[in-house]
Amino acid sequence: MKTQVAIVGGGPAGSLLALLLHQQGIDSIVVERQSRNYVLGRIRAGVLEWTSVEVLRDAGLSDRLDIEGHVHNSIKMGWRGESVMSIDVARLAGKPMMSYGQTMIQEDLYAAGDAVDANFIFEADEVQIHDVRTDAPWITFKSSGETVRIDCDVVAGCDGFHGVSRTVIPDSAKTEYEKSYPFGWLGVLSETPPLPTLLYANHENGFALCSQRNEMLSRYYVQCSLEDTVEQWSDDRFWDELLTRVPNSEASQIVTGPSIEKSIAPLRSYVVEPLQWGRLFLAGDAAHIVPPTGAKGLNLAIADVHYLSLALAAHYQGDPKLLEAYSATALRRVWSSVRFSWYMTALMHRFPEQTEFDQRAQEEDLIYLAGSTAAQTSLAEQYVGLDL
Ligand code: FAS
Ligand code: PHB
Repeated sequence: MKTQVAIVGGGPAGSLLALLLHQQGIDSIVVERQSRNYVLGRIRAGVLEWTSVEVLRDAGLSDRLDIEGHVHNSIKMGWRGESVMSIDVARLAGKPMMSYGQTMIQEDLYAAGDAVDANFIFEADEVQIHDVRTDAPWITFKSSGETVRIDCDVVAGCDGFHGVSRTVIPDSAKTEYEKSYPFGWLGVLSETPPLPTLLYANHENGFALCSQRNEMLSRYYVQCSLEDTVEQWSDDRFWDELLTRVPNSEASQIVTGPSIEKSIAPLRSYVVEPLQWGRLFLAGDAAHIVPPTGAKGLNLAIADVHYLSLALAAHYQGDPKLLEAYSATALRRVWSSVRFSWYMTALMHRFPEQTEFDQRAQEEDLIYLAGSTAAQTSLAEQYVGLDL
């Protein structure tokens, strides 16, 4: 097979890139390891920065989002199970954000791909990437036992943190920055009405987060041990812990109910530099990972792909400059979001070796935030995201 851009990975980054390239008249093939339904079955991100909404709108991919997405002008932050502040991010940072689940985005992207007959190949095994240091790279994969080769001009590595594309860059040519956190997030979906506002809670028992997918689908998280299993967290234990960690005034509004999905995710900060190696360009989780505390992972993937699609369009129009600068351009926003996600994680979580002094210092940080417009503005402009 032959195409202009071979895209490895059919998650949000890979499928959005294919659609943005199509709109620029650039041909691509997406090669995804899992089945289409497996990808659609993942429960992940829930909050879109306004720049992400605008990228999807500009690409004509926001029909359902504009109906079912929930615009938020503020977030709440609580501490000690009793105090809570509301931060008016829209007023302080000049733009809101939106609750709209990644699962729905993925459905919208695949539907848009179907509408333009995009070439998405699922259940592609053993993807290998070749000759990226030449102007004629190619990839191979196995499908129904057959080995398939795709010749291309460029390979986009959109295959997530555990993908193959990042391994193509030799260790001698890349720098990896990594921080693992000594806890995880237990996430629960319940068919109950959510709190109207996203709520991040610091508590001596650990962090908690109240979010939503729609007016009858709530998404909640509690910090848990990395040794925990979902089997150790009955619904009763989860709700008891969530209602303990959340400020009383908010906890009294939470409607509990049976969980319909329960999973534990580890937290990690990771960035690889550079994001390009010859004709290979990394985007999304293949290039970086953030703890979800800052709601940045999916938004970074969208920003990377926005930059890469513009750079590839310029390249095919004869201007190589944007593509040569892709890594530096994308990394500017990546590092800003990586730092903010680390800051929010350090502020809101209970670390195993944490002392009472550390707990009190975190609470004092939140008390200062509650009383300072300057501090709230700083947090707000980072939470809603930098302009593209
Ligand atoms: P993805 O990992 O989504 O997609 C990569 C795709 O590549 C996958 O479909 C995979 O099957 C495929 N692939 C992998 N290896 C391959 C290979 N060798 N060949 C072919 N295909 C291959 N972000 C938030 O903002 N908020 C959250 O609450 C949040 N929660 C998360 C929970 C979990 C459990 C995880 C893992 C991530 C979470 N994230 C969250 C981050 C998440 O939303 C990512 O940022 C987002 O999925 C990034 O999209 P992609 O870069 O496309 O990577
Ligand atoms: C979610 O709705 O899944 C969500 C919201 C905000 C976060 C992380 C996850 O910071």
